[in-house]
Parts: sequence; structure tokens; C-alpha cells
Amino acid sequence: PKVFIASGNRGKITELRRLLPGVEVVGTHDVPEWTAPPETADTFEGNALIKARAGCRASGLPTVADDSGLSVDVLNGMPGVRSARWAGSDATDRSNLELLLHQLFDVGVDRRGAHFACVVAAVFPDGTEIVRSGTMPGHLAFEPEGDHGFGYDPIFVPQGERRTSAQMSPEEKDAISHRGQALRAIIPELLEKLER
Ligand code: ITT
Repeated sequence: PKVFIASGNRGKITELRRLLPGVEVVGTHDVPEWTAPPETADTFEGNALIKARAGCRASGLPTVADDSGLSVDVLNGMPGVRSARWAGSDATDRSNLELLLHQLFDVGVDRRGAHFACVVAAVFPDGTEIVRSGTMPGHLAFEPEGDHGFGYDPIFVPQGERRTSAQMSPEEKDAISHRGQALRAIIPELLEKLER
């Protein structure tokens, strides 16, 4: 089975490939018709569907898209769907997490709660749409630690952990992550439909 992954985020793609063993993944470089659509929805689900529908249209293939982000309690859930460009249109993973740490500099350890959320959408050429989600609760560290993962991983400590998700092995992160949960939830139906 073959799926197009409609994402330009390398960290995400690495994890999605790992979580889809046995599936042949087609990337954006193989689909010249692909251009990233504006993510105009204000929910993860809305944006995941925008990307998966556009990907399916461009590639003609079953398409998986992921919309995800980090929601911080004291920021009323921000950055949320704005996580990728929190520090502006030319933001990097580093500038995003530095801005977030700065915004929380006077927030104590007991008020640093946050969670990652991920929605994966699969859209098929026949119009079928499947959507699944996952979350990973935890809190924000005071300084970046670890160099695995991507994005905000160096400043996020999953519940029950002392390490950041960037200090965990890929397998450890997958076992508890928002993306791991969403993928494990979508796989049975996705494979069933791909193999039909
Ligand atoms: P695509 O839309 O092309 O897939 P994107 O990076 O723009 O890539 P999103 O709009 O879904 O994707 O933004 C997700 C951001 O949330 C991502 O850039 C990270 O900063 C953050 N994020 C999501 N999952 C994460 C994870 O597992 N670890 C660390 N940061 C994560």
C-alpha cells in the first residue's frame, strides 16, 4: 500500500514513517503538483483535513496529513494551531521554543502545565475521510534539554517523566506521544481501506 504524506515538516515525517511500517510513503518531492495550502482553520482537525484534501487532490493518492501543536495552560491553550509559526513567519524550532520559554519566565513549576495534540486525517480518492487524534500531557521545562525529536521537544516534559521528550529515544516518545496515539488509532481503518 502507498500513501502520500502531505507535510513539509521533516521531524513530523520521520515520526509518521516510523509509525506506518509496511506502508510505502510518497513524499512532497515526488508530487510536483503539491503546494502547501493556507492553514486557515482554527482547529487541528480543520487544518489536518485542509492539508489531507489538498494532498489527495494534488497526488491522486490516499493522503495522510498531521496537524499538531503545543497548548500551554497559562497561555489559554496557545500556541496551539499556531505552534509552527509562534515566533513569526520565518520562525525556526529554536526561535519558537525560546520565545515560549521567555513568555513563561516568571511562571512557577506548578503552573507550567501543557499538552501536545495531534490530529491525523486520511483522505482517499473516493472521498472517504478518516480522522483520529491523540494528546500527550506534561509540563514545560525551564531550559532546553536533549536533541532527539523536533519542535518543542527540548522544553516539554511528559507526565510522569523527569526527562524532556527530546531526551527520550524515538521508541519511548512514540509509545506515549500524541502522534503515536493518533497513528495507532487510524492504522486499522487506514490499512483496511488501503488493502481493499
Ligand atoms: P506541515 O503543516 O507541513 O505538516 P508544520 O510544521 O507547519 O508542517 P503544523 O502546522 O501542524 O505543521 O505545526 C506543528 C508544530 O507543532 C510543529 O512545527 C512543532 O513546532 C510543534 N509540534 C507538533 N508535534 C510536535 C512534537 O511531537 N514534538 C515537538 N513539537 C511538535
